[in-house]
Parts: sequence; structure tokens; C-alpha cells
Amino acid sequence: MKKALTTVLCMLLALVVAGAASGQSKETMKIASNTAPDHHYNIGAKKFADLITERTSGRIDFKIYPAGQLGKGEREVTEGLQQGSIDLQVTSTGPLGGFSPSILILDFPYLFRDYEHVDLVLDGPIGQKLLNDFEKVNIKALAFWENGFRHLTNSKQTVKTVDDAKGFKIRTMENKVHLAAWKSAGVNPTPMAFGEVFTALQQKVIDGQENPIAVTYTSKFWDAGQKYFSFTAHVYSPAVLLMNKKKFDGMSKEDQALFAKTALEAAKFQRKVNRDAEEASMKDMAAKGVTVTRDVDRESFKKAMLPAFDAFSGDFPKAEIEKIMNAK
Ligand code: EAX
Repeated sequence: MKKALTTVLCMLLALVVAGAASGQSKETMKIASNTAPDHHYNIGAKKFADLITERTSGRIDFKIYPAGQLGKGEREVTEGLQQGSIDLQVTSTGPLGGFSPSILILDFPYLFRDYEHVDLVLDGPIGQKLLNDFEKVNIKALAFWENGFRHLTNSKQTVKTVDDAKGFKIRTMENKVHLAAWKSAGVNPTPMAFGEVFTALQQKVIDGQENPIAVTYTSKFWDAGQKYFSFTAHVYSPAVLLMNKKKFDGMSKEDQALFAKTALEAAKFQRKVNRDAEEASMKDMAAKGVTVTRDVDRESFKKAMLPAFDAFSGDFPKAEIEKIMNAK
């Protein structure tokens, strides 16, 4: 009996030593997001996690923390990632201007024509430069994932033109370009962490909010009184897979390459999940009593939001913005 026990202990010791020798002991990493578990951020995170775990034969696995479990707002979670208490995060780029100001160039209204235009720019040199800029603040931005085109919802009335929304109290992300755009459209914008939106809608602190279809759908905002949905598509909202830079730099070159490659694969998968699901989600929201306005006068919103460009022309010269707008 004693001999058998010694043998087992020796074997275990050998395994630990082997793992340590290869510098590749088993590790569990945390991935955080602020959206509902069935939202495509978390579906993408699971895909990324499964691929990495498979490709490292279980040496690296993940625990996914959706729905703001690790922080009420995306900015708060990014701070945790920067400090190292969180390893990875799927977040919209909306609140990231405070970390890497160059990313705000993507937040100008009506910058992108459609999803094809988005992929062209974000998967190209412009996108790569914006991702690289995060390294200055100890964040490794692995790839652009997707939030989606943002649309306005409200509790008061059908919104077809910008005038229909005048004076509405609207929640926006903590993003100075979005705030300027909505202000110049005659709306009363309030920046707020995502985790506070549902209650603020329910308590009528705000009249409305703006988000991509999947966020509005998986957050069930109709249960907070959001009975009107308008296809404003006023801005494209990128997402990004972030990693604590020290953690990334501490991995072997092979693992770094594996994470970078798998982040791109999962990006394509995650964007497709979002784009394929939008129509069905809209149908279901309409079936749940939401009044959907598709023929929105987007030109009225575009015209009203234009002053936002001038407000930031110092930071984002027209030429740089036009390079994105005119990319083909
Ligand atoms: O990233 O805060 C927002 O409205 C974002 O779209 C949401 O957190 C998903």
C-alpha cells in the first residue's frame, strides 16, 4: 500500500515538474463582457476559448464572465484588465477612447456604408494601426470583433425623422463623439455605464437608448418600456477582444501567435453570428409588440449630427475621416 502511494506521488510530482520544465503548466484565464450570456460577444468568447483549449491540448482553458459580473460598465472592466485582475475582455470600442484616443475616429456618425465596408477598413492597415495603439496603455488588442450598427429605441413615440426625437433623454455610451453627435441633433444625451441602462429605462430616468439589434434584443429592453425601434443605423459600433499586455507578453511566442490567429478566426465567426441573427431578432421583437420603423429618414439624422465632425476636427482631420468613409 505504502509502495503504491509513493509511486502515485512520484508520478504526480513528475507531471508537475514536466509541466513546469516546459514552462507550460495548466492555466485558466478569465474572459469578461457586459452583455447577456446569449449575446454574440459570449458566443464568440466561447468559440475562441474552445479553439485555444483544443489547440493547447487543455493546457490553457477559460472561465467566461458575461453580464458585467466583473464590472458594471465596460470601462470599469477594461481598467481591471489593465491592472491584471482580468485576462481578456470582449467590449465595444465606445468607452475605450479614454484609454486609446485614436479609436474614437470610428465613432463618427454614418462613417460606414455597410458591413462589407466595415470589414474592409477594420481588417486593413487603418484597423491594425488602431489596434496597435492600445499597446501604449498596456493593453493588447487582439482583433476587431463586432457590436453592430446602432439603432435608436424609445418609450414615447414612433421616430422617423430627427425632429421626432428632439428633446428626448437618451442614454449613450461614455463617448464624447456620440455625445456631441446627439447633442447637435437636438437630443438630450446622458452617458451611462451599460449595467445601469435597464433600470434607468424602467424608472423613466431616460426615454430611450441606442444599441445594435443584438444588444437591444438580448437585453429585452421592451420589458423596460422600449416600445419603439427605429432603424437609424446612425453609427457602426466595433467591438474588440482585449488582453492584459503583461499576460500576453509573458506567453511563449507560439502561444502569442496562437492567440493572435485564433482571435481573428473567432472574429469572423462572431461577426457572422451577429449578422445572421439580426432579422430573426427584429421579427421576434415585433412579435413582442415593439413598433419597428424601418423607413427612417437617415439623411435628417446625418445632417443634424454633422457638427460633431467639426467639434473634433483638431483630433481627427477631415482627410483621415474621408479615408475611412471613401474606402472601397
Ligand atoms: O458592448 O454600452 C453599450 O451600449 C454597448 O453597446 C454594450 O455594452 C455592448
